[in-house]
Amino acid sequence: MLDGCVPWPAEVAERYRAAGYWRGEPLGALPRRWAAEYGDRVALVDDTGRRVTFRELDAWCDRVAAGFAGRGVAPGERVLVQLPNTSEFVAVCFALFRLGALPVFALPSYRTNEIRHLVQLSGAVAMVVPDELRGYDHRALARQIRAELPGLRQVFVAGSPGDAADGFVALDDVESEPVELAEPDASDVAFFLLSGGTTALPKMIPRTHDDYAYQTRVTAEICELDETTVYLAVLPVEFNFPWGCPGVIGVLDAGGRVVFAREPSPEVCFPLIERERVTMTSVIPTIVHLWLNAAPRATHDISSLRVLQVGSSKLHDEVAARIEPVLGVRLQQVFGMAEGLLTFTRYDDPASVVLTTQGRPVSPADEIRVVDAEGHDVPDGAVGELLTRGPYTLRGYYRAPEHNARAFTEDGFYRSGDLVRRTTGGEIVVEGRVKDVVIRGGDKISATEVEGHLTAHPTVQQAAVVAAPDPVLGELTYAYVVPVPGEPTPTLPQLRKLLRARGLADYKLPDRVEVVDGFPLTGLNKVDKKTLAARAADTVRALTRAG
Ligand code: OOB
Repeated sequence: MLDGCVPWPAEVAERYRAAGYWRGEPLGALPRRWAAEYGDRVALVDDTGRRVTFRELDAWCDRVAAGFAGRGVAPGERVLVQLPNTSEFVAVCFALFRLGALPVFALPSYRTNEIRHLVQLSGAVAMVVPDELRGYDHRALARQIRAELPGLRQVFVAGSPGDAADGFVALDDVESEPVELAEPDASDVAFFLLSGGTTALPKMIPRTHDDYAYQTRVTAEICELDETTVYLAVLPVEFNFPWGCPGVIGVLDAGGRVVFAREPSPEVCFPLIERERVTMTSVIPTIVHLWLNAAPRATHDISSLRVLQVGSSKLHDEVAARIEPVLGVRLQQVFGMAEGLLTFTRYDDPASVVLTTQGRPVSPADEIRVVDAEGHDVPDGAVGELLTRGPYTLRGYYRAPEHNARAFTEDGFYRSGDLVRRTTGGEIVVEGRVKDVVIRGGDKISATEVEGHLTAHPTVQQAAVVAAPDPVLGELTYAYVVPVPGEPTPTLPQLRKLLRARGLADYKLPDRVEVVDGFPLTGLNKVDKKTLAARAADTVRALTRAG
C-alpha cells in the first residue's frame, strides 16, 4: 500500500477477498466495462443539458488519462481535484484512476487555508480547478498556492485557463491520443476523501479500488439500482455520500444515469427532476427542509422521484414523517462517514424503523461496537461511542501516525466519535457525539480550527466554539470569545472578515459571537463546552422566541 497508509492485516484482507468483497478490479477499468455493456445509452447529464454516453465517457477518460500522462503526471502521484458537479468531474477522476494517479477530493467551498494544507499534506503535483465558481476565481487561488508550494507543477482549469503568463492548461486542451497504461493494483489506494474535521485541518482518508468498488456495489444492491435509475447529484460530488453510497459510481455501474445539479435549491433541482425524470437522489436534512417548504407550491412535476436518501446530520423524526406525504417519495435514512461505515434503512423496513432510526450496516462484514467511556461494550438500547471496522472502513488516515494512535483501537476499530444506541433489531440511532465538531447543514466544522483562527484577532484572548440548535441548518456555529483586556469588544462582522481573510472556507465562519468575561471550566480545568453549548442553546431559543 502507498507509503503513509495503514493496510488491513493480511489475514483480514484475505478473508475479504475470499468472501468476494474485494474483486481486484481497479476503478479505472469500470468505464470500459460500462461502455461494453451499456454502449450508447446516456450516462451523464449536466445541468446545461450536455449529455455523455457510456461509450463517450470511456473514450473521454482515455484521452484525459493520456493527456495527464503526457504532461508528466505519473502513477502514484497525487492530484487535487476541486470541481463543481459536472460530467468533467467524472472524466477527470476516472482518467486519474486509469493512470494510477490519486485524486485528492477538495470541496468547491475550500479556500486557501484548506487547499494549502491539502496540497502540502498530499504532496500534490497538480490540481484541477474550475475557472470561476459563484463569483470566486479559483485560478487566483491556484496561482497563490503554486507560488507558495512549487511542488505543485501544474494547474488544469475546467473552462478558461485565464492569463497565458500563468501557464495553466485548459482541461479541453489536455486530451490527447489514448496511450497504453499499466493497470494499478486494485488493493492499493485509488483516491482520498476528506475527514469531517475533528482536528484543526482535514485529514486525508485513503480509499482503495477494492474497498470503494465494494461499497458502491453493496449499496447499489440495497437500493435496487438498475438501468431505469436516474440519479440527481445534488450534494457536492466530492462527498462520499453522492459519489459512492451508491451515488454516481453505483448508479453508473448499474447502467443508470447521473444528472448533475449545480446547487441544491428547489428552483434548480425541481425543474431538473421534471426534465430528466429523476428517480433518486441524496440530500442532507437542511435540503429536506427547503424541498418540503417548496413542494406544495411547486409548479414542476417531481412525481418521478421514488427514493430520497437523507443523511450527514440527524434527521428529526417529525421532519422524517413529512417526507413521504409531502414529496411523494420513499425515505431512506443514511448514516455514514467518509472513513467507511454506512448504515441504511431498507425499503422493506416498517415505518417505525425508517422514520426513527439510521438503519443497519450495509455489509454483513461490518463490525460494530458501542462502548462506554472506559471502552467496555454497552448493552443494546444504551448509549455509547460507535466503533467500527470492516471491508470498506479505513485502518488509518494518510500520514497521521499520532492521530491514528488515538483514532483507532489496537485491534483496528475506528473510533467514530458518534454517540449512538443500537436497537434490538440492530439499527443504529444517533444520539449525539463526543467529538468537538459542529455539524452545520451537512458540513462538519472543527471547533478547534475555528477557535485557532479567532484567537488570531488582536482583540481576542480566548475562543470556544460550540454548536447551537437551528431548525433549518440543524446546528449553528456559536463562538464565545474572551476579549483582550483593554481592547475594544470584537464584533461578529469583524471576526468573520478576519477568518475569511485568513483563507477559511465560508461555511466555517461563526454564525454568532458572544463576548464573555471567562469560560466555565470542568473539574480537569478544561473549557466546559457542555455548559457553553447549553447556554448557547438557551440564548438562541430566547432570540427565536423574541424575534
Ligand atoms: C457523511 O460523512 P462525513 O465524513 O462528512 O461525516 C461523518 C459524520 C458521522 O460521524 C456523524 O457524526 C455524522 O457525520 N452523520 C450523521 C448522519 N450521517 C452522518 N449524524 C446523524 N445522522 C446521520 N444520518 O456525513 C456521510 C457519508 C456517507 C453517507 C452519508 C453521510
